[in-house]
Formats: sequence, C-alpha cells, structure tokens
Amino acid sequence: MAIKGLGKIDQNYDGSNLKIGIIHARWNSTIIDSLIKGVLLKLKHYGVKDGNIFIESVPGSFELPFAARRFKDKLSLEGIELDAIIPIGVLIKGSTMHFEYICDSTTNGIMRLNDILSIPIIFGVLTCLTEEQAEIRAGLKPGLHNHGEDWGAAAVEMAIKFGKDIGK
Ligand code: RBF
Repeated sequence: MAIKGLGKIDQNYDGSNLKIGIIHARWNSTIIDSLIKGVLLKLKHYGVKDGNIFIESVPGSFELPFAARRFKDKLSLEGIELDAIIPIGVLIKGSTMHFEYICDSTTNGIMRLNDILSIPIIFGVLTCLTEEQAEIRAGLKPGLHNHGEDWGAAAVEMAIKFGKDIGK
C-alpha cells in the first residue's frame, strides 16, 4: 500500500521564532503518542524551540475544535500568541454511527477554525476504517511514514507563509 507524504518541501523554513500549539485527543492513545512524536520531530527539524511548543489534551476528537479555540485564548491571556495549532485525533470506525458524526463535526469544526482564527489550524486527524490502518499512518509499523511529521511541517510552512505576522 502506498503511504503518501507531503512531497518535497519547497523552502528551507526557519521556525525558530514560531510558537506552536498541539492539542490532542486521548482516544486511541498509542497511535496518538506516535503521531505527536512525528509532529515534534519535524517541528524541531525546522528549529521550533522546545519552550515554544505548547501541548494540551482533550478526551476525544469531538472536543478538539472547541478546545483549540479556547487553548489559543487561554495562552493569549498569558501573553503567548500562537502561530499555528495542530489538533490531533484518531477516529476508528466502530459498530455505531458515532464514527461518521464525529468525523464530520470534527472536520467541519477544524475547517471553521481556519476562518475564525487568524492563524493556520492544521488537520491532524486520522479517520480510519481499522486500527491497523491507523497504526500504518502513524508509522507504528517498521519503515512506514508517520503522518504526524507532515502535520509538523505543514504548521511551520503555513505559519511562515500565511501566519499572523505576514506584512509586518
Ligand atoms: N473519539 C476519538 O477521538 N476517536 C474515536 O474513535 C472515538 N470513537 C467514539 C465512539 C463512540 C461510540 C463514542 C460515544 C465516542 C467516541 N469518541 C471517539 C469520543 C468523542 O470524540 C468524544 O470525546 C465523546 O463523545 C465526548 O464528547
């Protein structure tokens, strides 16, 4: 099975001035942990400092859009202005209709945040038919690509190209 990534990055980005928020669900935590590792690997690769990475968790993916918005507000009150947020969730199809509803509301919620907030909100949600599919996409099997890395790279690129500091 071909696991595609973002392709070759178009510039060598310097993320050393960026502040990035990661908000993750706790459902399917083994897979989530691997995706977070992938995100952190790429953020660090682009020079984002440890102290400029802010991590918070929520129970499940449904909570991600609301929490991402409030997370930004909360940090803002502390004088921390995020440049991008990466919400991370793993949805695995079960025997109820919950999968469809949660996928739909989470995806729409994250998309709407991109309109509401002035910073890029990355789509760090896996929607999988099986646990094995999710493990493959999270790079939990040897030699496979971890999609978390793509989300880290996308956050840096989007924050630099289209983030809150454009035109300053
Ligand atoms: N949250 C996830 O992040 N991934 C899931 O696969 C997932 N499946 C769920 C299946 C059912 C039947 C229910 C009731 C909830 C599920 N949730 C899942 C949790 C959901 O995102 C949310 O945290 C809870 O519904 C509380 O608002």
